[in-house]
Amino acid sequence: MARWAGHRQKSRLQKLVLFLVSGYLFIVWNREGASKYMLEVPANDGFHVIPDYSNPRNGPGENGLGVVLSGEEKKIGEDQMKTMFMNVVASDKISPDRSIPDSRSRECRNIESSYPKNLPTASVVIIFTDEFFSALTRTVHSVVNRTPQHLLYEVILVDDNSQREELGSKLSEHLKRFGSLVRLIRSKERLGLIRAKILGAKAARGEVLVFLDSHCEANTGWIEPLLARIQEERTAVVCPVIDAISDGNMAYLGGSHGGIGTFWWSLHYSMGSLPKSEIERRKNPATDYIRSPTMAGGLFAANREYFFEVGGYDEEMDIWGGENLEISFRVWMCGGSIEIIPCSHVGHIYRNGHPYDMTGRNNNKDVHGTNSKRLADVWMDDYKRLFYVHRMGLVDTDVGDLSGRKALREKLGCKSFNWFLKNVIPDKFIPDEDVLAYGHVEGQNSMCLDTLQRLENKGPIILGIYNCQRPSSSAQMFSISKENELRREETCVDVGIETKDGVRPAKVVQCKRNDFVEFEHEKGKFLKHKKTGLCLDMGGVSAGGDIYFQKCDENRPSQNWIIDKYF
Ligand code: LR7
Ligand code: MN
Repeated sequence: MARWAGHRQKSRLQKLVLFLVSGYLFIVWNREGASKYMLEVPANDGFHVIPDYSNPRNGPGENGLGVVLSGEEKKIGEDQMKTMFMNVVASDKISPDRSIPDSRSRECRNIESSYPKNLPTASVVIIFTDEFFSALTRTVHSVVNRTPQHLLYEVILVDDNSQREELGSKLSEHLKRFGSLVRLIRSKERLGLIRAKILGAKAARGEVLVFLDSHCEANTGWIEPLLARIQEERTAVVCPVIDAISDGNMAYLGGSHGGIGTFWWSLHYSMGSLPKSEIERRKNPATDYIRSPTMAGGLFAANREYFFEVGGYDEEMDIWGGENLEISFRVWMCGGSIEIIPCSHVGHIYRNGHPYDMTGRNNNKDVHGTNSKRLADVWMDDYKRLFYVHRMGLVDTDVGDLSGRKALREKLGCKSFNWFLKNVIPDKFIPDEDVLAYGHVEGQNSMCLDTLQRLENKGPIILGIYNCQRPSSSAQMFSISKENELRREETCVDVGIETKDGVRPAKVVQCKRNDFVEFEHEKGKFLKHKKTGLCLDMGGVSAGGDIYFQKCDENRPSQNWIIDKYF
């Protein structure tokens, strides 16, 4: 007994040594590659005071209002939009603690006190590279200010080798106000966002990982519904509703829920509407979680252990892009789910460009492409063919060793991509399955129907013809669906309004559900728009020219079309 007591009674020197040793061990244990990274341990316990938002606040940008600039500042701000992709002058005027409107629905506010009292704790991981100081600090403040203390285990900032000066000692100094609650890890080499997130996640000790971009503002009550859903379903990977923050004047604009995340076959993220099955399943449309095929990528929460069990991220992915669809497909295929939680809102500054260098390892200027190829080759089975239609140039590109990720898929016993398509995103159009025909639509003289690189998903475009590009060129691939549409991934061919020359162009518009624009077609013969009875005719049009519909005439070879494959 006495001996024990004696043991416990340590001298000051002993205490100091123990403190230093345990501190050193803590740092080493907490991160791998201690030499590559530097952990800044806050020097004090912090002095940040959470503002009382029930008092009126009147500074610029308060209540989520936009900042009004004038004179020289206005000009500088506008110029910054072109070079920095956001109005930094406006952002800098706003308090890091600014107030924003509660963008939740009334139904969500009504249930805010009904979440379990014993929710798991969260580590919020925010990675950044050359982020603007005011946007970054506002993100951190919003998290600290709007997360109940007992739920916020820590905030982990990962500086992905930023070069901008204000992110150096000025940032370290600023963060001292949070004491040990906010930890800053600085990477001495550029990791790219995928490896930076992994680094942050590995340092985290809370039960739940929450990732945010470095230009966000967490809204009132944002974290409870995320944590509650993960507590209820350990394998749910959950996303808040993302509200828009204006890149121009920093106004906090409300968001809407009601959508899902989807994808393009080119492996870009996109948004879609709820499938019928979800509308039927959800009893409380304002508050129930939404099962979403994919996530945007930046803002989500997952049980920390589950996040690693299900494969974290593919650490061979570089800089930016692809990891969001990879984690989405993987989580679903390996037994988890991706969900949107309508009662959790976080703002995000959408920008038209990236204020940092996007070049990857080995001078790679197409990191999204190479990352996407990794994901296609590991997770999409035969369906990767539809990615390669868009990215023929990548077919033979070496994107590194995939065996680790393939072994992961094997080990977890994940389902097929076909299962994912059928069960998670049944509305996704598969251009070469369950269709009547697919491929190039070839007319005379090796000319093919072509979008002429016009952006069909930004509004209606007119089709043209161009020399057929084989084996495939995404601009020339069309399907005839079972509903007899002449269509592409999301868009359908229709007959446009008559021009002054009395001809009607081939217009491409968003396909309408249950209101199909039908065609009749016979192999090697006409492509006839049923409603008008007109036929697609390339007569008199040369490569790169617009194409028109004409009165059907069997004797005109310019009305004869053949599609690569008939089913
Ligand atoms: O090399 C890098 N290192 C980094 O630390 C590149 C980026 N980053 C940081 C960057 O500072 C930022 O905090 O990574 C974060 C994301 O980069 P952004 O904000 O430039 O990207 P984004 O908002 O255009 O990107 C969306 O898609 C990305 C694909 O890789 C990531 O998944 C982002 O997290 C994701 N953002 C969102 O989902 C927020 C909602 C936007 C939408 C839709
Ligand atoms: Mn972002």
